[in-house]
Formats: sequence, structure tokens, C-alpha cells
Amino acid sequence: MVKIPQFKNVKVQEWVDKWVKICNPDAVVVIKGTKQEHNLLCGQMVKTGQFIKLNQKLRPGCYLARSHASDVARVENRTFICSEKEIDAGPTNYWREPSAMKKELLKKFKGCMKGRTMYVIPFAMGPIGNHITQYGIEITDSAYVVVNMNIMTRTGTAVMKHLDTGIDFVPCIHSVGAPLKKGQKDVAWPCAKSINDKYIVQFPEDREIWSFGSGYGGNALLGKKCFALRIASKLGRDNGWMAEHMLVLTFTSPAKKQYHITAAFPSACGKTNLAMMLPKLPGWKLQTIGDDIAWLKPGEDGRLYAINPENGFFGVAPGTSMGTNPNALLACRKNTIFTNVVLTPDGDVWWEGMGKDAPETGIDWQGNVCYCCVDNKHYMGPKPGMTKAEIKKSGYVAAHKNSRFTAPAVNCPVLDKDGFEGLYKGKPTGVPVDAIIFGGRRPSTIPLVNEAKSWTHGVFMGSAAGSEITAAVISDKIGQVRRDPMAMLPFFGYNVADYFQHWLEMERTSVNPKKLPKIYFVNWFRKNEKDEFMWPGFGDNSRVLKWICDRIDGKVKANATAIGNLPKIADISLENNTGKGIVNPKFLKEILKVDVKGWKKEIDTVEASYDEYDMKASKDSKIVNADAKRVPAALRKLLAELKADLGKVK
Ligand code: GTP
Ligand code: SPV
Ligand code: MN
Repeated sequence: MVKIPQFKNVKVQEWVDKWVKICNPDAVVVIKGTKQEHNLLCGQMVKTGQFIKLNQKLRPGCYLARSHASDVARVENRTFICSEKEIDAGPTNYWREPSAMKKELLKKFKGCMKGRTMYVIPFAMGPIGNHITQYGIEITDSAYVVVNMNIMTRTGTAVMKHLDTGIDFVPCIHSVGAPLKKGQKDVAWPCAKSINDKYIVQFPEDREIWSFGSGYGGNALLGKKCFALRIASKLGRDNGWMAEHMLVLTFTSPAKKQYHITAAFPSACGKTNLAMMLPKLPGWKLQTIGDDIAWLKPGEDGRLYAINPENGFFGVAPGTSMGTNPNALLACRKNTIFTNVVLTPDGDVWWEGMGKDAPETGIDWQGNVCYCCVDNKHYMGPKPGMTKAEIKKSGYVAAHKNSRFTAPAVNCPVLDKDGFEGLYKGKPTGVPVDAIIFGGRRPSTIPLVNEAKSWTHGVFMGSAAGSEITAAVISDKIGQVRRDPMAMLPFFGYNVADYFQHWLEMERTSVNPKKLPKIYFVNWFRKNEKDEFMWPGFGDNSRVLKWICDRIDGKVKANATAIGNLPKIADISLENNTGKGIVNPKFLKEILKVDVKGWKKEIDTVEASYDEYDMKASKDSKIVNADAKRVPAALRKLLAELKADLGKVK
């Protein structure tokens, strides 16, 4: 038997003891969270070939990892919500009966860490000591997971000291599912190769997470989606707060007035970009608090206060350039882990849309040589001499579309340091939220920005959100529009319709509903018939944020329409509309109209989604749950009203 570390917290001890027995690792190491330990682990991974050390002059403290081709993104059809009752997981989740799932998984976990080290990572989601913060421990056999968790969460001794006091924690067990026989050489990215051997499992009622077979992102860094969204959404529902797939930012006007805004966009739909955006509007300043997850709690004054429970950014690399998101690129200049991007001959990284000429040759995400495109230096091909057209036609990319950087939040040049630490005016309350934005990637119909008529109408807008599926999930339907309510489709820890009801409850139970944030819906992704974006996006999105602030302050009137309050065109500031990718006033007019025909189709899809939520017990269930109609009547009513209103317009 290996030596098991001793813990002051009895529950921690029992839990670790149990999993050591089950997984049978060669060694057990408790993560202290020091720099030295982090560097040592990175160094070990360089030796085993799991990490490539990048050029330390160009990228100090940076490493590159390449994952197995079967393990490049979240796996939604292997993600399970195991509530006692199927209907409590709800129609958008895959459900398994908890004890049956545990039995099935225990077989997988038996001996799964043979030949490997078991790491015990104490971590905090949120600033240590903050009243909103939650604690967890992840057991993993992946050093890659350890060093990523060190960046993405607050780890180590400071957290363990907290746990020593006997406080609650969410136990998270993870294995890549690839035990090593005696003398067997490890591979660069161990994981269970078959998709059916991967399991991302939440037990919301026991508040436990079990993950097996994948080492990538949200599948394996269990503080993120599994804890901070799936488990936390359930915790929030039970305790009157909210866990959301939202960025948090601070926007300051030229007159130095501060606004705090959160925004929920689906995966790879622009949260990191908006969270760090360099405003094109002169005099406005934007600062980052978080780029992916927000926890919102009502304060005594009735306002909602937000914290970012994370400690770093797990951001999409492709498309990140000095032009689109300079602050993200700058955040990656040191102490960053890159996964599945291109390695350049000088030991730097490259990806499609980096805004930098590709090197003559490089090593692509699969470890093969790739070559600069002959007629466009922003592309690389699998063979020398290829043209952009040939590369595009082949579908080849040198950096995987879901390649990512794991960068410490403190690296972000525009981090709102107080907000990030959960402080507002020196108090650990989180920041008061002025506006909540929903959005999605929609080539048609959905306008640039739309203001909800009320809280309930805002909840309706969020519930009706749709977006194109992106490479953030393994899917053969990338590019197709699907319903993604509140950008939470893959992250609900319970029944989607109950989640809608919880949003409505936030107003009903509020001590001052008037102080709740105003709700908006945006779409940066409208396209014309030539398949070009009609809105430049990125820094120009500051024009929309300013309009939102003007509305909050009652400075401008809006056009009341069937779908919501739309801006008067003259109220979208076109100041400093120069340079690359400017706002085209003709397009602007187009994307601020109500597309009646498009909306009629849209509401049919929304209605179909509501019907589905009302009929099915869980995603793969054959049971029709006609008795379990849970979609709130208030939302059905708004849908019917919208239908009637649109019917009146010809
Ligand atoms: P997750 O980390 O998966 O939750 O995604 P995210 O929402 O943080 O996505 P991110 O900001 O990384 O955006 C991903 C992609 O969207 C990149 O390819 C960006 O270039 C693109 N993108 C972001 N903002 C805009 C925008 O305003 N306009 C356009 N056209 N593209 C954008
Ligand atoms: C997302 O898919 O929304 C992400 C990336 O933020 S992952 O952490 O892999 O889920
Ligand atoms: Mn995300």
C-alpha cells in the first residue's frame, strides 16, 4: 500500500482513503500550490513528453500540450446529471440513476491509477474567505490537470487550512482512465480513447463530481463547468443565488461613472473577447472581472452582486489577435499553458486568426509538420505549396478549432483587481450588477441589441436564446443553430424549466425588484447574403455597451417593439468610426430592425423547445412526461403575446 497523507478534516481523510483504495495509485501527493511545485510538475511533464517547454525568452513559464485526437473538447453526450428522480435532471440533460451510475463507474475507477501518481488538489472557487466562495478537492492522476487547476482556481495550502476547520467541500474525483503496467511507457496525452469510456458525472444531490476518461478542459478541470456551473446552479437554486455562464466586466464612462455588466454567451461565442475588450469609443474604459462564470447573489439592498469564482482564463486561441483581443494575447505572454496550438520553429505558438504571419513550417496540433500557405500567410496547410482555397476546401486547421490557452487572471492588463477579489468599495460583497446581457451566434433574425421590457421578459429572452453550435463541444452538428437557454444548455445542474422558474423567483423574492439589473440580448454575428459579418464586433461592441449604460441612466429613449426595446439608430454612437472593420450605417439600420418573418419562425422554434421541456423527463429518455409540465406559465404567456403581436404586423 502507498503512504496516505494525513488530513485534519475527517471527511477529507475518509474520502481520500476510500479513493486510494479504489484507484490503487503508485503514490499520493497533496498539492501545496507553490510556484516551485508547479514548475517541478511542468518540468516532469517535459521529461515525459507531455509538455513542450516554449522559448523562455519569448514565453517565460509557458508550455505546450497536444491532446489525443479523441479528447479535444467537452463531450455533452457523456455528461450526466444523476439526480434521484429523472425529471429533476430534466429534458436537456442525460440522466442516470445515481447508485447505478456509481456502480458502473466504480468498475472503471478500480485500479485506474496503477503506475500513476494520485494528486490531491484542494481548491477554492472564489476569493478565499469570501462569503460566496465554495471549496472543493479534486483527486486526479493527471499532472496536466494539476497545473491547469493551479491557474484556473486558487489551490493549495491556503485552501487546505480552510478545509482543516471542517468546512464543507465538493469532492471531485478524476482519472484519465489509462493505468500503466509495470515498465509501460506513458503516452503524451493519456485518456480513454473510446468516447463511451468517458464519463463526466454530476451528483447534484450528493454534491459530488466523478469524471473519467478525458483530460481536456471542462471535462477534467472539475472546478469549472462541473462545479462552478452544474453543482453550483443547484446550490444556488437551493439557497437563493445564481451560478451562470457569464463574463463579468466593469465599464467606466468618460465622466468616470462605473457600470458592472455580466453577459451570457454560449461556448466560443465571445465572452472572453467582450470581457477584455479594448473599447473603440474614446474615453470609455473596460476592465475584466471574469470571462466565463459568474455567481450572483442578492444583496440586502436588492441589487445582485457578482463574483468570478475562477482564477484564470481557459480561452479559445483561434481568432485571438492583437486586433481582436489584445488583452487576451497579452495575458498569454507568460506562465500560460497552450493546448493544441501550432509550435513554431523558434519555440513560440501560432494559430489561425492570430493576426501574425505563419512561420514557414511548424508542428500542428496533432504533432505533424505544417507549412505556410503560399498565397496567404494567415493559413497553414498539411503539405507544402498549398493555396488558401485548397487548405479551406480540405477543412484542415493547424491549430485545433477548440485549442486553448490557460492564462492566470493576474496576467490580464485590464484586470479589475478589486472586482476580481470580490471587493466593491473595499467590502467583500462582489460587484453590483447594472445589466445582464444574453446573446448567441446568429447569422439572421436576431438584432444587434434588444432591451427586455421587464425582468420576466428578460428571463423569457434568455430562455428563448439560440446559437450556432461551436467547436467547444465534440459534435457533428457544428454551425447548426440550437436552443441554448441562457447559454447554459450544457451546464444546467437540474431541470431547465425549474431553472427558468428560479430566475423568475429572483424577482419575486427580491427585497427591491426595481434594483435588479436590466436585461439585454445582443447578437454580434449577423451576416449579409455574401456571408460577411454586418457588424464589426470586438472593440466596436463598446458602442452597444454605451447604449446600454445610456438606457440605465435614462438618457435615451428606445423604440418599443413586439420583441423588445430597440435603439434609435442615432443613439448608437459612431464616434471614432475609422480604421479596419468600421460600422457600415446601412448594415446598422438593417440589424436594428424587427425581422417579422424571421421572428415568426423563431418563435415556432422557441415554442417547440418549451414543448420538449414539458414533455420529456430527460434527454435520452423514452418516457414522455406529460404530467411534468414545468415551463413557467409566465413565459408561455409572453410567448403567446409575442406571437399575437407579430401576427398583427404584416
Ligand atoms: P468559452 O470559453 O467556450 O465559454 O467561449 P467564449 O464565449 O469566451 O468565446 P471567445 O470570446 O473565446 O470567442 C470565441 C470566438 O468568437 C473567437 O473565434 C472570436 O474571434 C469570436 N468572436 C468573439 N467576439 C466576436 C465579435 O464581436 N464578432 C465576431 N465576428 N466574432 C467574435
Ligand atoms: C466552454 O465550453 O464553455 C468552455 C470551455 O468554457 S470548457 O472549460 O472546456 O468547457
Ligand atoms: Mn464557457
